[in-house]
Amino acid sequence: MRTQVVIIGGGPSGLLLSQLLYTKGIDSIVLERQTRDHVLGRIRAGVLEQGMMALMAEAGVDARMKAKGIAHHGTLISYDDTLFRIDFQKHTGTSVMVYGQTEVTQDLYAAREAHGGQIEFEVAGVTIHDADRDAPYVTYTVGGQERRIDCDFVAGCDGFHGVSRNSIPQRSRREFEKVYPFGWLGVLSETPPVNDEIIYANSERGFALCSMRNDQLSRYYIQCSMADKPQDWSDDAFWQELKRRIPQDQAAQLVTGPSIEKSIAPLRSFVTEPMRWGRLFLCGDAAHIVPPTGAKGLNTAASDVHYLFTGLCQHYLDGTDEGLERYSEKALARVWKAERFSWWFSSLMHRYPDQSAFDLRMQRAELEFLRSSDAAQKALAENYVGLPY
Ligand code: RFL
Ligand code: PHB
Repeated sequence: MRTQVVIIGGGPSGLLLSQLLYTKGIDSIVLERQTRDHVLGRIRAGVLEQGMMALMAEAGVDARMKAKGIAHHGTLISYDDTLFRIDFQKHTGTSVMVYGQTEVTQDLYAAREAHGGQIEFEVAGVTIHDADRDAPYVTYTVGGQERRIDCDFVAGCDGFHGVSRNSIPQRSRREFEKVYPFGWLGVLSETPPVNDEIIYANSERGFALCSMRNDQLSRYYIQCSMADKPQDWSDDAFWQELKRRIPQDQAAQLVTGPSIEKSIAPLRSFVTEPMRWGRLFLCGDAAHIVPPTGAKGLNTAASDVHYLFTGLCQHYLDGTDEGLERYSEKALARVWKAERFSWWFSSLMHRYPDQSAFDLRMQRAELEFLRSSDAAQKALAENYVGLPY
């Protein structure tokens, strides 16, 4: 088999890239390790920046997002019983959209399938060959059969645990990592959200987040120990703990119900440099991870897709390789800013096991500064709605 671009990973990065390339007549084949149902069943991100929305529109998959997504013009931050609002509209003139990654992925799959896109599910043993030469190829097995695809380029969109990053020799890359000493326990429930806007809560019992998918579907998270297991937390224990971590007036109006999903996610900051090795380009979680405070993961994956798509269009349609040559530099410049914001916002909102009394006073002072300073609020708003591409 032969195609122009082999895309490893059928998550949002891989699918979005494949669909965008299709709109320009550039062929790709997507290789996905999991089943279609598994990929479409994952509950992850919830907040889209303007840049991601624009890419969905460019890919021609924004109809449902426009109809069902909810524009958020601000967000709420609390510490103990103090609640204040950051007004995105006032500070940046723009907003974000609450629309689940699960929906984004569904829209992308629907579009790829409607246009005859080639996606191979349940592939195993994906191996990238000769990415540092002129004629790369990818081998894998599916249904017990060995396959080979020759291509011009390989896009490594296979997430943090994929094979693409590790296909780059260790001497040619450098990794930067911070692992946080806690996780997020997330619950999805068919209940109306506690507030119209997302609440990020710092409390002495740890961080909590009140988010939503629509007016009948809520998504809540609490900071937990990485030693915890989701089954250790009954629904009742979860709701009790959440109520203790958000302002009393919010807790009083919280509608609880059975969880329809419960999982624990680790928190990590990670970047690999460079994001390109010869004809292999890393995109999204394959190259970098942010802690979810600030909702930057999917959105940063989207900015990578934008730079790579632009570079591939220039290569195939304009005959210039400048965009591909500068892909890693451009993507990383934006990645590091998202890393900084996510690290800063995580540090501000969580309790750390080794925090001293002084550290806690610093956190409190910074929250009070954020509550009272227009300049600090503007800086948060600018990062939250997404820095320009
Ligand atoms: P994905 O989604 O991990 O997709 C990678 C795909 O590659 C497949 N794969 C392979 N396929 C073939 N061969 C192999 N060897 C393979 N190895 C892996 C996998 O099966 C998978 O289908 O990476 P991608 O596409 O880069 O997308 C990244 C986003 O999924 C991620 O950044 C976000 O979900 C992060 N995130 C959030 N991001 C936001 O922008 N806003 C949010 O509100 C937000 N909330 C979150 C989040 C992530 C969370 N978790 C679970 C870590 C909330 C949580 C709790
Ligand atoms: C979510 O709705 O899942 C969500 C929202 C905001 C975040 C992280 C996750 O910062």
